[in-house]
Amino acid sequence: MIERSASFYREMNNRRSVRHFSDEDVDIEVIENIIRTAGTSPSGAHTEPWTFVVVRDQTIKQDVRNIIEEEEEINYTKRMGKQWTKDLQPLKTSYIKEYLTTAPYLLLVFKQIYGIKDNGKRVNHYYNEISVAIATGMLLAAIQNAGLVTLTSTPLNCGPKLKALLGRPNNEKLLILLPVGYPHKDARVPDLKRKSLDNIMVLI
Ligand code: IYR
Repeated sequence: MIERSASFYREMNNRRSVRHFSDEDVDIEVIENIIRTAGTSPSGAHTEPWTFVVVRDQTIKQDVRNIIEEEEEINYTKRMGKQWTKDLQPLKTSYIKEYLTTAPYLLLVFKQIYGIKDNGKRVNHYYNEISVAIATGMLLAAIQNAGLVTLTSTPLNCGPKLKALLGRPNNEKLLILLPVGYPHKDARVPDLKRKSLDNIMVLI
């Protein structure tokens, strides 16, 4: 048990957010298994309040990129403010999002703020945001386990336009967008350090 837990930690500790993707394709079966894994997450009253939209169509990926870059340009120059853009400088991010058209898949994670029964009646989706956030964590672990990379992105102010583009219903809201694929052969990541166990764990 100790060896298994240590080996899973080592695998997960290798995970990094990657912003440079190869355009090499990935078998859809791998993506399906990753999403099946996310679907094993716990949820409030077992309501499973998530929808994972998988985009592999190049034209739609370009549409997603256009929507996001248009908004992100305004975010970076007007909405985010000096401190926020300064805090992001070590990550070398910008409003240009090439990965949105290079990665073979975009996974858009929607939370269902309520459910709809067959008879049209609404179902309460308790704790839907935290449930979908947990499912996204499992999705990240499954992507890492498969040997693929991703980037946890939350495109500010793009939700309504992306939801319309993808034809999602009124009860869904975009939570997170993940490009998924192999890293570009020249991909680089910032030299980040993680907090030590002493800094994140309190034993009482
Ligand atoms: N959403 C923007 C900005 C951004 C915000 C945070 I907080 C990050 O950790 C990284 C980026 C973008 O994707 O560029």
